[in-house]
Amino acid sequence: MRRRPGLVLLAAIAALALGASPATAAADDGEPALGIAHLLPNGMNLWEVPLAVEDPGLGTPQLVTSLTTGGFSYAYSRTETGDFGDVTGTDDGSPDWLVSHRQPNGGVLLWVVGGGPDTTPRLWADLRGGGWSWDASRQLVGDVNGDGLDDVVSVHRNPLSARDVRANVWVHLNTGTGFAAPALWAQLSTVSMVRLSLEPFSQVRYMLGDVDGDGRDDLVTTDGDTAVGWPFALRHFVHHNTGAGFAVNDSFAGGLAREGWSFAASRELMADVTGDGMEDLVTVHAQGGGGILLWVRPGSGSFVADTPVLMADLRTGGWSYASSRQVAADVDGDGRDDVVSAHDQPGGGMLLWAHRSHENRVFEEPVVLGDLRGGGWDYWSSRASVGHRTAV
Ligand SMILES: [Ca+2]
Ligand SMILES: [Ca+2]
Ligand SMILES: [Ca+2]
Ligand SMILES: [Ca+2]
Repeated sequence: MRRRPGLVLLAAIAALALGASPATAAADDGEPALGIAHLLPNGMNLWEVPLAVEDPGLGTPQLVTSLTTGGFSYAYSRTETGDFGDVTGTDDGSPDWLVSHRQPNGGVLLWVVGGGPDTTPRLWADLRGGGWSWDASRQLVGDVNGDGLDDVVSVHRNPLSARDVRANVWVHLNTGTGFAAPALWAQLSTVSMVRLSLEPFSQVRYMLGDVDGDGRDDLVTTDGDTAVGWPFALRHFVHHNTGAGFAVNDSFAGGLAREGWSFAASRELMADVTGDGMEDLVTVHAQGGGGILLWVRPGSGSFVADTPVLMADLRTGGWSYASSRQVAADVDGDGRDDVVSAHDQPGGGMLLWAHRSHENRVFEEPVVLGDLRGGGWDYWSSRASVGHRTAV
């Protein structure tokens, strides 16, 4: 990890509560499924595609529900799968959904769709007042208090001035029957070389992942600054979960522009590909010919490794950075997360590929897990995340 050279540390690092909480089992031990939200003219369909190679239903989409009444809109909602518990009283442990839905006044409603026979959305948080803005926020799903139930984290843009734009990080804890009133866990200011702070979302990306393996998700931010003379094209900060906040951190892992790293030409996901209980940072890196390199910075307990490991070279074989997206799922149940790619196909629809992580820190040759060509599937009118089947 690197210390930020030449910059004054703006905030003291909050006391880390590492070790204060016993390690808890990861909430995502169950069989993974890809949750796909697909555009409809009058709403959206929610689909579930089993990803476990031992599941007889592997790769076969199952319709969870059609959200065609109640004003649900694909364009004005964000969807994530997760485990929110026994949402309906008849939950069968299959993955649940969060639907973050923009309201006419610009605010947000957080709806949860439970697993099992009752797929009627439940309203778990009403954020139509209090200054909440759907456009100015993003919702992340993860377990931040280690109780095994997923919570929601909202990152909300907070402009103090034209040059100083903070990101307020709010936690909506899962009470089992709803989301508790949001609690402010951090106010982040991502220092830029050319202005006071970088712009959330367009210049800073946010992810949840348990980097230190204590069972509570930490917040990982990625940014890219482009000032003349500033060498780092990509920086990753880990903000440790203290139990009541995400600690400010002045150390980062990063990539140099002269080594080809680029904020705009890469995306990240958190996955424990090494299987040690600490989530690693996977970078999907666009290459000149349109293909992809997959890099991994292993989680090290307190941070992610400064030097990435090249785990897959997908510069040939028809791989396209622009026409694919990647998620993490342990498809073979060996305790190491694998990467799953959804890839647009020329005739319409998409293929689902698994990049299985090997103990030697390489991804094996990709294999097809699911064929979603035909049947009205459209890569560009859908989005996906991974949920897990859990015991109820
Ligand atoms: Ca929780
Ligand atoms: Ca943690
Ligand atoms: Ca790991
Ligand atoms: Ca695996």
